[in-house]
Amino acid sequence: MTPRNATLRFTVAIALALGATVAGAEVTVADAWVRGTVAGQKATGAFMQLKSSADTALVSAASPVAAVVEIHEMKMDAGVMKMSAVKSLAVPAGKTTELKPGGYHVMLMELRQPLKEGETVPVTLNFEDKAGRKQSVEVKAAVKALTAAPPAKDPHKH
Ligand SMILES: [Cu+2]
Repeated sequence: MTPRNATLRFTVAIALALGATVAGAEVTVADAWVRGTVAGQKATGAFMQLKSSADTALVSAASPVAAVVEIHEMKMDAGVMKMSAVKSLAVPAGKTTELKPGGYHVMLMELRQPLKEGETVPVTLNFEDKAGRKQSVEVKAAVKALTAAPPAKDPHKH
């Protein structure tokens, strides 16, 4: 590596570091909730409404109650509800992007504890726009009873 290359690399590293701290879209999260679990249940869904002042995307999420957290979409496929992980969920500017039962959701897997109604679960949502600007939002999702929405036929078995 020549010295010139080294300088270039250094410049790129600084640009990346700056990019990570520049405020991108302003994302707000409303009505965050998590479906409560029963004994032995290892996975559940988190639901919420996302709104952003500029185009961005939900790219990952994390929670202390779950070892694995993914962004999932649920849809009918030949009459069967199927869930699959998606790399990101677009959050267009000014529109409400809804995560709800039967649609997109944040999947909490390998749960470390049962989630009971009345508790709150911290969930960190990580957003990144097309320019690579990142933003993280932490929400406290309320745990609602398992019956908060009609349960699909064991939708969380992967
Ligand atoms: Cu799921």
